[in-house]
Amino acid sequence: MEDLETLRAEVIAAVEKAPDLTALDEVRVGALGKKGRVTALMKSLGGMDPETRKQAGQAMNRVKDAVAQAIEARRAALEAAELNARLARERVDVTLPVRPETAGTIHPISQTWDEVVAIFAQMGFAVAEGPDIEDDFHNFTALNFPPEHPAREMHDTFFLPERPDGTRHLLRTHTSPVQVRTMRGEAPPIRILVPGRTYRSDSDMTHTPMFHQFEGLVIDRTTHMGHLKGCLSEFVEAYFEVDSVPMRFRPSFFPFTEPSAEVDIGCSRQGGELRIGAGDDWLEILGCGMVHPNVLKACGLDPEVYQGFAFGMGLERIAMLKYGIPDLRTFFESDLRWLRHYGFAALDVPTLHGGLGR
Ligand code: 2NL
Repeated sequence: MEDLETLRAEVIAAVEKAPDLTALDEVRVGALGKKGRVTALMKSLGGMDPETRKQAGQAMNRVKDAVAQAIEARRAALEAAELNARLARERVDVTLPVRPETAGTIHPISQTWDEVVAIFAQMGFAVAEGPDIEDDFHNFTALNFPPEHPAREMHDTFFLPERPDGTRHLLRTHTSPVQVRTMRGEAPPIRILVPGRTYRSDSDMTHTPMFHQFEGLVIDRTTHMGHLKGCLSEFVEAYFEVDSVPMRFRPSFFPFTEPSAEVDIGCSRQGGELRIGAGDDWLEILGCGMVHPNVLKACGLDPEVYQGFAFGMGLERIAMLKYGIPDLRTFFESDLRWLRHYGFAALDVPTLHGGLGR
């Protein structure tokens, strides 16, 4: 009993002297931990006779509770002191000027991309994407390019180094290989929109080695050119946000479509200002046609059963037309002043009901 009283006095004195929370915890472990002094004493209960054990047990429990209580009280006091010290030390100066604005803007290419996707999604098109590095089959052969076609030349297409098996991969020159992959992998009806980066070995005022394209593809048993015209007219009116836009289809040629057409929309050019939808001038915006039977065959579809239309347009071009951007090359210069001028607020997500542009 004498020992017990000494132990209690010693431990509680140590608790009250503990200068901080770390020291307090050391005292706690030294008394109540697995190898602590109080714990050790409690273990000695096992060797006592029942009557002694009862009395000693009660006394020890009282000591243990008193120690635990003292530790809790000291902990609360130390924590309060620490908080008060921090409150005294730290100050918020509400008169400081605010931090400078660091919000970025959405690049016009991203904005236009989202707008075009929103329009075609509304018409039931699914977005399909594929690899930028392609092989000759998906980029050329399946698309009915003859073996000697100039597009297959080094000076038009970026080729990767030849591989051990003699094949050369390339950077896709259009997004059409994605449509080839879709036709070969999925059964009609197919209705896809294919946005993506494309590459050509070309660089001047109006060409950059990398640019963006959107192609569309619809394949079903009875899809015809009337559907193509309706779909494109719907797109042009939604994209340029005008009620009605005159359109004309000029005969053209692409290896992968037959017949092929280039599409012009009505516009006026007065005082250097371009207005879409009004006037007696024409502006070319995209190319299109009915998918060539050879392309259907190369993609495993029977041209006697299936037919469809396809179209393609340059994203930079339609962005320049809508947003009045005069020089193609500025898209890729990453000039912050240009981005602040032509960029879009990050929360202006294009939707058909909420408005596409700002
Ligand atoms: C243009 C013209 C076009 C296509 C792209 C296409 C794809 C397949 C089959 C048939 Cl898999 N056609 N794409 C068709 C006509 C025109 O693009 O001026 N693009 C910027």
